[in-house]
Amino acid sequence: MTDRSFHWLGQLAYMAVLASLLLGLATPAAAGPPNIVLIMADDLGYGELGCYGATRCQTPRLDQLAATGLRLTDFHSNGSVCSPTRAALMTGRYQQRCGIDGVVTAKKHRDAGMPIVEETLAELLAQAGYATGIFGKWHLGYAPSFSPTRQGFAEFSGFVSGNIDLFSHIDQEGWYDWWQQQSLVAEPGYAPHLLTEHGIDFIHRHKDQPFFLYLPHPAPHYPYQGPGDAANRTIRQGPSPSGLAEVRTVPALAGNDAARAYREMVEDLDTQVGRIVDALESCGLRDNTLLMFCSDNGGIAKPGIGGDNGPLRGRKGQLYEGGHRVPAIFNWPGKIRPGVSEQTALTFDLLPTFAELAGATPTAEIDGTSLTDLLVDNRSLPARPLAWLSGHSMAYREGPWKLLIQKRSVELYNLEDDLAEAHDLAAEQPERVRQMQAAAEKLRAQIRGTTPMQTGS
Ligand SMILES: [Ca+2]
Repeated sequence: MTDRSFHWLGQLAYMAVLASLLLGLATPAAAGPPNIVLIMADDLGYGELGCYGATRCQTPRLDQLAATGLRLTDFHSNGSVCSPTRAALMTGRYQQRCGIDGVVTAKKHRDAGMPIVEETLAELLAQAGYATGIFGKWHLGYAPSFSPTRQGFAEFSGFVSGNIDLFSHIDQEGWYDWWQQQSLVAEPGYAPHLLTEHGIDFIHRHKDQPFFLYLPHPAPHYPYQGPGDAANRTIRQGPSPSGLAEVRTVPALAGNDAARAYREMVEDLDTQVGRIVDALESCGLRDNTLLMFCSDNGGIAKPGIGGDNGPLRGRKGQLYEGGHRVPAIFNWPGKIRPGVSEQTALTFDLLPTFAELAGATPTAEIDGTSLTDLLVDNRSLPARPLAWLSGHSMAYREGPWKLLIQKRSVELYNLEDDLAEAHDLAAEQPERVRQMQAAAEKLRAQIRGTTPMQTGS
């Protein structure tokens, strides 16, 4: 090596060090853990968004998030109804482990909820230094003793039942259901808009620290009420807060009016998502925020109303794909490359994913798997058996193969060839059925009955 080439290499090394130092200095804000915004729709089906092939509703903001983020085509809610999915989201575990196998109903479960001892996603992120807020539907217990503010959320505005009148904020049993922290409050307005405004306020107040903003929207679950409609429920029992003003009530919408309201609810949801994106942008937080959008279960598939599940069989409440395969979009500019993934993921994967990004470590044994390698490096997830339990029924997945065990039948589908679950292969492949059923029952026995749902207040 000549003196001259040695000198040249030395210069290059010096410049490389200088460049890396300058780059490091140029990106101080991006060095911290990301903000996490999770927006979950209620009963939004697989076929409701433009980016999933829908044409009935216009969803430009969500379509834009999908076009600039990662859209999953094989993402599933853990439950085929509301409360079970929300329990799996909060715990990172199969919801049956904490006793939430079905809906925590406004009629029969007013003194029950997800056990307070559960280690939740919000608790983990709070411990990692995140500001935590939930603005929307909780549905994991009615009494203040089951409030999200007792499960790691520092801030809560919204409702605890499965659905409310979007104008009068009353649940389907006639109880007033609009809270701030652990108190009933009067806050007039169209619920989806109020929740967005709370979310935007939260973003502004916490823009200088990492935050977890959870926005579980009431749309497009019934009652079907667009932004320009009116209330149809009045208080029939329970307490009401001081300062509650009378609201205009009309009969519940039906037929074409309900279909029109349903469409407006989906399109308004899209608008509300856009307002949150705009707030992040105006605060300069977009590049250091992971935004995730999904649904808590499949659509209702109600002819003439809505709840379209696209090419899928079945609907909310069932273990055919239409009950639990849902839209899912991850968006994080500069970190997640735009694309579409066919990897299989579930709601309970969000806890380990968000915890890893926040630098938090769950102490409880969880069932979910972190999706960070998939999101950031587009790497495949490890092969794993997956289960959906509901009462006596069970769906069990091994790769493309799905076994559906119900009270009087066992069905086998290959979802890669037959997404619509139109061709039951159980009679043709008895050996595969036998092997999968044995594995499924073994997994079901492991999941069942770890902790019962907590009762009392
Ligand atoms: Ca739901």
